[in-house]
Amino acid sequence: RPRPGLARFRGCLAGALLGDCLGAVFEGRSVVKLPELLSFLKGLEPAPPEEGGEAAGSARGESLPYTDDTAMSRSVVQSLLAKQEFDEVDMAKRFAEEYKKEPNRGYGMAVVNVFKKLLSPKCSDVFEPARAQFNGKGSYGNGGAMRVAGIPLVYSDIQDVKKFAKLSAELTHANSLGYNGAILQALAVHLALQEGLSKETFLEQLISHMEHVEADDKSLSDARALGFEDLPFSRRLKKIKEFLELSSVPKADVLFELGNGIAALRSVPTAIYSFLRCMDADPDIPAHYNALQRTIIYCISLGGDTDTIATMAGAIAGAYYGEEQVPPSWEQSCEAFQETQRMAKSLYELYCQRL
Ligand code: F2R
Ligand code: MG
Ligand code: MG
Ligand code: MG
Repeated sequence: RPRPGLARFRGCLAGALLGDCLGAVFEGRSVVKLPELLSFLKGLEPAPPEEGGEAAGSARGESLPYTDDTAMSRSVVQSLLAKQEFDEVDMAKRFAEEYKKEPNRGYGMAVVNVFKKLLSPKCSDVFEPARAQFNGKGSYGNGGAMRVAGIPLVYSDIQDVKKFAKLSAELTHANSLGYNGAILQALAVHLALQEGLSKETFLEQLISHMEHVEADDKSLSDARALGFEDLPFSRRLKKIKEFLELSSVPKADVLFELGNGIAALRSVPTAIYSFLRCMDADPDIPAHYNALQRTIIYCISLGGDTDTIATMAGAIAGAYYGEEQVPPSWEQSCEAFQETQRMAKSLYELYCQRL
Protein backbone atom coordinates (compact mmCIF):
# COMPACT_ATOMS: atom_id res chain seq x y z
CA ARG A 1 0.00 0.00 0.00
CA PRO A 2 1.48 3.41 -0.88
CA ARG A 3 2.39 5.54 2.11
CA PRO A 4 0.13 8.61 2.50
CA GLY A 5 1.89 11.90 1.75
CA LEU A 6 2.43 14.95 3.96
CA ALA A 7 -0.42 16.78 2.18
CA ARG A 8 -2.96 14.44 3.77
CA PHE A 9 -1.56 15.02 7.27
CA ARG A 10 -1.67 18.76 6.76
CA GLY A 11 -5.12 18.52 5.24
CA CYS A 12 -6.39 16.51 8.18
CA LEU A 13 -5.26 18.91 10.91
CA ALA A 14 -6.21 21.97 8.86
CA GLY A 15 -9.65 20.53 8.06
CA ALA A 16 -10.20 19.84 11.74
CA LEU A 17 -9.13 23.35 12.73
CA LEU A 18 -11.38 24.95 10.10
CA GLY A 19 -14.36 22.88 11.18
CA ASP A 20 -13.91 23.90 14.80
CA CYS A 21 -13.22 27.63 14.27
CA LEU A 22 -15.90 28.15 11.62
CA GLY A 23 -18.38 25.80 13.27
CA ALA A 24 -17.99 27.45 16.68
CA VAL A 25 -19.54 30.66 15.34
CA PHE A 26 -22.81 28.73 14.97
CA GLU A 27 -22.58 26.12 17.79
CA GLY A 28 -25.79 25.49 19.67
CA ARG A 29 -28.12 27.11 17.11
CA SER A 30 -30.95 24.75 16.30
CA VAL A 31 -31.32 26.30 12.84
CA VAL A 32 -28.52 27.70 10.68
CA LYS A 33 -29.77 29.49 7.57
CA LEU A 34 -27.58 28.76 4.55
CA PRO A 35 -27.60 32.35 3.17
CA GLU A 36 -26.33 33.63 6.53
CA LEU A 37 -23.60 30.99 6.63
CA LEU A 38 -22.53 31.73 3.05
CA SER A 39 -22.42 35.44 3.72
CA PHE A 40 -20.29 34.85 6.82
CA LEU A 41 -17.88 32.74 4.73
CA LYS A 42 -17.71 35.43 2.06
CA GLY A 43 -16.41 37.77 4.75
CA LEU A 44 -13.37 35.52 5.21
CA GLU A 45 -12.26 35.98 1.64
CA PRO A 46 -9.58 38.57 0.92
CA ALA A 47 -10.81 42.12 0.46
CA PRO A 48 -10.42 43.44 -3.09
CA PRO A 49 -7.23 45.49 -3.46
CA GLU A 50 -7.71 49.17 -2.61
CA GLU A 51 -6.17 51.76 -4.81
CA GLY A 52 -2.69 52.46 -3.51
CA GLY A 53 -3.56 50.33 -0.49
CA GLU A 54 -2.56 46.91 0.74
CA ALA A 55 -2.52 44.05 -1.75
CA ALA A 56 -5.34 41.52 -1.62
CA GLY A 57 -4.61 38.29 0.17
CA SER A 58 -4.88 39.04 3.85
CA ALA A 59 -7.98 37.83 5.63
CA ARG A 60 -10.21 40.51 7.11
CA GLY A 61 -10.61 41.10 10.80
CA GLU A 62 -9.57 39.14 13.88
CA SER A 63 -8.81 35.43 13.72
CA LEU A 64 -11.56 33.00 14.73
CA PRO A 65 -10.74 31.36 18.06
CA TYR A 66 -10.60 27.59 18.33
CA THR A 67 -12.55 25.81 21.07
CA ASP A 68 -12.14 22.76 23.34
CA ASP A 69 -12.21 20.49 20.28
CA THR A 70 -8.91 21.90 19.01
CA ALA A 71 -7.45 22.54 22.48
CA MET A 72 -7.83 18.82 23.26
CA SER A 73 -6.73 17.69 19.77
CA ARG A 74 -3.56 19.70 20.26
CA SER A 75 -2.93 18.02 23.62
CA VAL A 76 -3.36 14.61 21.97
CA VAL A 77 -0.88 15.54 19.25
CA GLN A 78 1.60 17.22 21.59
CA SER A 79 1.60 14.18 23.88
CA LEU A 80 2.14 11.76 20.99
CA LEU A 81 4.99 13.90 19.65
CA ALA A 82 6.66 14.35 23.03
CA LYS A 83 6.47 10.66 23.99
CA GLN A 84 6.71 9.27 20.41
CA GLU A 85 3.82 6.96 21.32
CA PHE A 86 0.61 6.86 23.35
CA ASP A 87 1.23 7.57 27.04
CA GLU A 88 -1.93 7.84 29.14
CA VAL A 89 -0.35 9.65 32.08
CA ASP A 90 1.25 12.30 29.90
CA MET A 91 -1.89 12.79 27.80
CA ALA A 92 -4.14 13.10 30.85
CA LYS A 93 -1.78 15.64 32.38
CA ARG A 94 -1.82 17.71 29.19
CA PHE A 95 -5.63 17.71 29.03
CA ALA A 96 -5.86 18.90 32.63
CA GLU A 97 -3.07 21.50 32.39
CA GLU A 98 -4.51 22.87 29.17
CA TYR A 99 -7.93 23.22 30.83
CA LYS A 100 -6.34 24.96 33.82
CA LYS A 101 -4.49 27.39 31.55
CA GLU A 102 -7.54 28.24 29.36
CA PRO A 103 -10.75 27.06 31.01
CA ASN A 104 -13.00 29.18 28.77
CA ARG A 105 -12.61 27.28 25.52
CA GLY A 106 -16.19 25.95 25.71
CA TYR A 107 -15.62 22.55 27.38
CA GLY A 108 -18.47 20.10 28.01
CA MET A 109 -20.35 20.70 31.27
CA ALA A 110 -19.33 17.45 32.95
CA VAL A 111 -15.84 16.79 31.61
CA VAL A 112 -14.37 19.65 33.65
CA ASN A 113 -14.87 17.50 36.78
CA VAL A 114 -12.50 14.96 35.25
CA PHE A 115 -9.86 17.65 34.71
CA LYS A 116 -10.21 18.90 38.30
CA LYS A 117 -9.67 15.38 39.65
CA LEU A 118 -6.73 14.77 37.29
CA LEU A 119 -5.11 17.95 38.62
CA SER A 120 -5.21 16.62 42.19
CA PRO A 121 -1.97 15.06 43.46
CA LYS A 122 -4.15 12.31 44.99
CA CYS A 123 -5.06 10.97 41.55
CA SER A 124 -3.08 7.76 40.98
CA ASP A 125 -5.15 6.11 38.21
CA VAL A 126 -5.71 8.51 35.30
CA PHE A 127 -8.73 6.52 34.06
CA GLU A 128 -10.55 6.62 37.40
CA PRO A 129 -12.06 10.16 37.19
CA ALA A 130 -13.69 9.30 33.83
CA ARG A 131 -15.13 6.07 35.25
CA ALA A 132 -16.79 8.01 38.08
CA GLN A 133 -18.70 10.36 35.71
CA PHE A 134 -22.51 10.15 35.60
CA ASN A 135 -22.79 7.91 38.68
CA GLY A 136 -20.34 5.40 37.28
CA LYS A 137 -21.95 5.17 33.84
CA GLY A 138 -19.27 7.31 32.20
CA SER A 139 -19.75 10.05 29.59
CA TYR A 140 -21.13 9.28 26.16
CA GLY A 141 -20.37 12.81 24.89
CA ASN A 142 -18.45 13.36 21.65
CA GLY A 143 -15.34 14.74 23.39
CA GLY A 144 -13.30 11.57 22.85
CA ALA A 145 -14.11 11.55 19.12
CA MET A 146 -13.65 15.27 18.41
CA ARG A 147 -9.95 15.19 19.41
CA VAL A 148 -8.84 11.76 18.17
CA ALA A 149 -7.36 12.53 14.71
CA GLY A 150 -3.78 12.52 16.02
CA ILE A 151 -3.97 8.78 16.73
CA PRO A 152 -4.40 7.60 13.09
CA LEU A 153 -1.79 10.20 12.10
CA VAL A 154 0.78 8.35 14.20
CA TYR A 155 -0.31 4.70 14.03
CA SER A 156 -0.66 3.07 10.61
CA ASP A 157 -1.75 -0.34 11.90
CA ILE A 158 -5.52 -0.56 12.20
CA GLN A 159 -5.43 -2.58 15.45
CA ASP A 160 -3.24 0.14 16.99
CA VAL A 161 -5.64 2.81 15.72
CA LYS A 162 -8.55 1.09 17.54
CA LYS A 163 -6.58 0.37 20.70
CA PHE A 164 -5.16 3.87 21.19
CA ALA A 165 -8.29 5.70 20.03
CA LYS A 166 -10.13 3.81 22.77
CA LEU A 167 -7.53 4.48 25.46
CA SER A 168 -7.21 8.16 24.57
CA ALA A 169 -10.99 8.55 24.80
CA GLU A 170 -11.28 6.59 28.06
CA LEU A 171 -9.31 9.31 29.84
CA THR A 172 -12.58 11.29 29.85
CA HIS A 173 -15.27 9.05 28.35
CA ALA A 174 -15.77 5.68 30.05
CA ASN A 175 -19.14 4.87 28.47
CA SER A 176 -18.70 2.70 25.38
CA LEU A 177 -21.09 4.99 23.50
CA GLY A 178 -18.46 7.67 24.02
CA TYR A 179 -15.25 5.76 23.29
CA ASN A 180 -16.70 3.67 20.45
CA GLY A 181 -17.49 6.98 18.75
CA ALA A 182 -13.80 7.88 19.07
CA ILE A 183 -12.82 4.53 17.55
CA LEU A 184 -15.20 5.12 14.64
CA GLN A 185 -13.86 8.64 14.01
CA ALA A 186 -10.25 7.38 14.19
CA LEU A 187 -11.03 4.57 11.73
CA ALA A 188 -12.62 7.09 9.36
CA VAL A 189 -9.47 9.25 9.39
CA HIS A 190 -7.31 6.13 8.97
CA LEU A 191 -9.28 5.05 5.88
CA ALA A 192 -9.34 8.59 4.47
CA LEU A 193 -5.54 8.63 4.53
CA GLN A 194 -5.46 5.67 2.14
CA GLU A 195 -5.19 6.36 -1.57
CA GLY A 196 -8.48 6.67 -3.51
CA LEU A 197 -10.96 4.57 -1.49
CA SER A 198 -14.44 4.69 -3.01
CA LYS A 199 -17.44 5.82 -0.97
CA GLU A 200 -18.78 2.27 -0.94
CA THR A 201 -15.53 0.61 0.19
CA PHE A 202 -14.99 3.27 2.84
CA LEU A 203 -18.40 2.60 4.36
CA GLU A 204 -18.21 -1.19 4.04
CA GLN A 205 -14.90 -1.20 5.89
CA LEU A 206 -16.22 1.01 8.67
CA ILE A 207 -19.27 -1.24 9.09
CA SER A 208 -17.26 -4.43 9.27
CA HIS A 209 -14.86 -2.95 11.86
CA MET A 210 -17.61 -1.44 13.99
CA GLU A 211 -19.63 -4.67 14.04
CA HIS A 212 -16.64 -6.18 15.81
CA VAL A 213 -15.93 -3.19 18.03
CA GLU A 214 -19.53 -3.04 19.28
CA ALA A 215 -19.97 -6.76 19.90
CA ASP A 216 -18.23 -6.95 23.29
CA ASP A 217 -20.19 -7.30 26.55
CA LYS A 218 -19.67 -3.73 27.74
CA SER A 219 -20.78 -2.21 24.43
CA LEU A 220 -23.87 -4.39 24.42
CA SER A 221 -24.78 -3.63 28.04
CA ASP A 222 -24.08 0.14 27.79
CA ALA A 223 -26.31 0.40 24.70
CA ARG A 224 -29.10 -1.61 26.33
CA ALA A 225 -28.87 0.41 29.56
CA LEU A 226 -29.57 3.57 27.55
CA GLY A 227 -32.45 1.95 25.68
CA PHE A 228 -30.63 1.57 22.36
CA GLU A 229 -30.69 -1.43 20.07
CA ASP A 230 -27.49 -3.55 19.81
CA LEU A 231 -24.61 -2.25 17.64
CA PRO A 232 -25.95 1.34 17.48
CA PHE A 233 -23.01 2.84 15.55
CA SER A 234 -23.06 0.00 12.98
CA ARG A 235 -26.79 0.50 12.50
CA ARG A 236 -26.32 4.18 11.81
CA LEU A 237 -23.57 3.40 9.31
CA LYS A 238 -26.07 1.17 7.49
CA LYS A 239 -28.56 4.01 7.52
CA ILE A 240 -25.88 6.19 5.91
CA LYS A 241 -25.55 3.56 3.18
CA GLU A 242 -29.31 3.83 2.54
CA PHE A 243 -29.11 7.63 2.45
CA LEU A 244 -26.27 7.57 -0.06
CA GLU A 245 -28.34 5.42 -2.40
CA LEU A 246 -31.07 8.10 -2.57
CA SER A 247 -30.87 11.00 -5.01
CA SER A 248 -31.62 13.50 -2.24
CA VAL A 249 -32.09 13.31 1.52
CA PRO A 250 -33.96 16.06 3.39
CA LYS A 251 -32.17 17.69 6.30
CA ALA A 252 -35.02 16.65 8.60
CA ASP A 253 -34.34 12.97 7.85
CA VAL A 254 -30.62 13.38 8.52
CA LEU A 255 -31.37 15.05 11.85
CA PHE A 256 -33.94 12.43 12.83
CA GLU A 257 -31.84 9.37 11.95
CA LEU A 258 -28.30 10.61 12.65
CA GLY A 259 -28.67 13.78 14.73
CA ASN A 260 -26.65 16.93 15.37
CA GLY A 261 -26.14 16.57 19.12
CA ILE A 262 -23.42 16.45 21.72
CA ALA A 263 -23.54 12.63 22.17
CA ALA A 264 -21.00 10.69 20.09
CA LEU A 265 -23.83 8.54 18.73
CA ARG A 266 -25.68 11.67 17.53
CA SER A 267 -22.67 13.31 15.88
CA VAL A 268 -19.89 10.95 14.69
CA PRO A 269 -22.13 9.14 12.14
CA THR A 270 -23.41 12.58 11.02
CA ALA A 271 -19.83 13.74 10.36
CA ILE A 272 -19.11 10.59 8.34
CA TYR A 273 -22.34 10.97 6.36
CA SER A 274 -21.53 14.64 5.66
CA PHE A 275 -18.09 13.72 4.31
CA LEU A 276 -19.45 10.98 2.03
CA ARG A 277 -22.45 12.95 0.81
CA CYS A 278 -20.29 15.99 0.00
CA MET A 279 -18.05 14.00 -2.34
CA ASP A 280 -20.74 14.99 -4.84
CA ALA A 281 -22.02 18.46 -5.69
CA ASP A 282 -24.91 19.83 -3.63
CA PRO A 283 -27.56 21.91 -5.41
CA ASP A 284 -27.81 24.25 -2.40
CA ILE A 285 -24.06 24.97 -2.08
CA PRO A 286 -22.39 27.19 -4.70
CA ALA A 287 -20.28 25.17 -7.16
CA HIS A 288 -17.12 27.23 -6.65
CA TYR A 289 -16.63 25.63 -3.22
CA ASN A 290 -14.54 22.45 -3.34
CA ALA A 291 -15.50 19.15 -1.67
CA LEU A 292 -13.72 19.93 1.61
CA GLN A 293 -15.39 23.34 1.84
CA ARG A 294 -18.73 21.79 0.92
CA THR A 295 -18.32 19.24 3.72
CA ILE A 296 -17.75 21.92 6.33
CA ILE A 297 -20.57 24.10 4.99
CA TYR A 298 -22.97 21.16 5.01
CA CYS A 299 -22.08 20.18 8.59
CA ILE A 300 -22.60 23.71 9.88
CA SER A 301 -25.89 24.03 7.99
CA LEU A 302 -27.24 21.14 10.09
CA GLY A 303 -27.09 23.29 13.25
CA GLY A 304 -26.62 21.87 16.77
CA ASP A 305 -23.09 20.80 17.68
CA THR A 306 -21.68 22.50 14.58
CA ASP A 307 -18.06 22.95 15.71
CA THR A 308 -17.67 19.32 16.68
CA ILE A 309 -19.45 17.76 13.71
CA ALA A 310 -17.53 20.06 11.34
CA THR A 311 -14.19 19.39 13.06
CA MET A 312 -14.68 15.62 12.75
CA ALA A 313 -15.85 15.78 9.13
CA GLY A 314 -13.11 18.33 8.39
CA ALA A 315 -10.44 15.96 9.70
CA ILE A 316 -11.76 13.12 7.54
CA ALA A 317 -12.18 15.28 4.43
CA GLY A 318 -8.79 16.94 4.93
CA ALA A 319 -7.10 13.53 5.19
CA TYR A 320 -8.91 12.38 2.05
CA TYR A 321 -8.45 15.42 -0.22
CA GLY A 322 -5.20 16.78 1.23
CA GLU A 323 -4.14 20.35 1.85
CA GLU A 324 -4.78 21.31 -1.81
CA GLN A 325 -8.44 21.74 -0.87
CA VAL A 326 -7.75 23.88 2.19
CA PRO A 327 -8.41 27.46 1.10
CA PRO A 328 -5.65 29.76 2.40
CA SER A 329 -8.13 32.53 3.25
CA TRP A 330 -10.16 30.15 5.44
CA GLU A 331 -7.09 28.64 7.07
CA GLN A 332 -5.54 32.03 7.78
CA SER A 333 -8.77 33.11 9.46
CA CYS A 334 -8.23 30.49 12.17
CA GLU A 335 -6.27 30.90 15.38
CA ALA A 336 -2.94 29.01 15.47
CA PHE A 337 -3.05 27.76 11.88
CA GLN A 338 0.73 27.97 11.42
CA GLU A 339 1.37 25.88 14.50
CA THR A 340 -1.14 23.36 13.15
CA GLN A 341 0.91 23.04 9.96
CA ARG A 342 4.06 22.43 11.98
CA MET A 343 2.35 19.76 14.07
CA ALA A 344 1.17 18.00 10.89
CA LYS A 345 4.74 17.85 9.60
CA SER A 346 6.03 16.40 12.88
CA LEU A 347 3.23 13.81 12.94
CA TYR A 348 4.05 12.84 9.36
CA GLU A 349 7.69 12.32 10.30
CA LEU A 350 6.74 10.20 13.31
CA TYR A 351 4.28 8.14 11.22
CA CYS A 352 6.96 7.42 8.60
CA GLN A 353 9.56 6.65 11.24
CA ARG A 354 7.23 4.09 12.84
CA LEU A 355 6.38 2.29 9.57
N1 F2R B 1 -19.80 22.29 25.62
C1 F2R B 1 -19.96 22.53 24.42
N2 F2R B 1 -20.98 23.29 23.97
C2 F2R B 1 -22.00 23.86 24.80
C3 F2R B 1 -21.85 25.35 24.89
C4 F2R B 1 -21.36 25.93 23.58
C5 F2R B 1 -21.75 27.36 23.24
N3 F2R B 1 -20.88 28.30 23.84
C6 F2R B 1 -23.18 27.64 23.49
O1 F2R B 1 -23.53 28.11 24.57
O2 F2R B 1 -23.98 27.43 22.56
N4 F2R B 1 -19.13 22.06 23.47
C7 F2R B 1 -18.11 21.13 23.71
O3 F2R B 1 -18.68 20.02 24.39
C8 F2R B 1 -18.81 18.87 23.52
C9 F2R B 1 -17.88 17.79 23.99
O4 F2R B 1 -18.29 17.44 25.27
P1 F2R B 1 -17.55 16.27 26.09
O5 F2R B 1 -16.10 16.52 26.09
O6 F2R B 1 -18.02 14.97 25.58
O7 F2R B 1 -18.10 16.58 27.56
P2 F2R B 1 -19.05 15.81 28.60
O8 F2R B 1 -19.38 16.82 29.62
O9 F2R B 1 -18.41 14.56 29.05
O10 F2R B 1 -20.36 15.42 27.78
C10 F2R B 1 -21.14 16.39 27.15
C11 F2R B 1 -22.58 16.33 27.63
O11 F2R B 1 -23.22 15.15 27.21
C12 F2R B 1 -24.19 14.76 28.19
N5 F2R B 1 -23.83 13.38 28.69
C13 F2R B 1 -22.69 12.70 28.41
N6 F2R B 1 -22.72 11.50 29.03
C14 F2R B 1 -23.87 11.42 29.68
C15 F2R B 1 -24.48 10.42 30.50
N7 F2R B 1 -23.89 9.22 30.76
N8 F2R B 1 -25.70 10.67 31.03
C16 F2R B 1 -26.33 11.86 30.78
N9 F2R B 1 -25.80 12.85 30.00
C17 F2R B 1 -24.61 12.63 29.47
C18 F2R B 1 -24.13 15.78 29.30
O12 F2R B 1 -25.07 16.78 29.04
C19 F2R B 1 -22.72 16.32 29.15
O13 F2R B 1 -22.51 17.60 29.70
C20 F2R B 1 -18.45 19.37 22.16
O14 F2R B 1 -19.62 19.83 21.50
C21 F2R B 1 -17.55 20.53 22.42
O15 F2R B 1 -17.54 21.45 21.36
MG1 MG C 1 -16.11 23.08 21.00
MG1 MG D 1 -6.08 15.35 16.92
MG1 MG E 1 -19.17 21.24 20.01
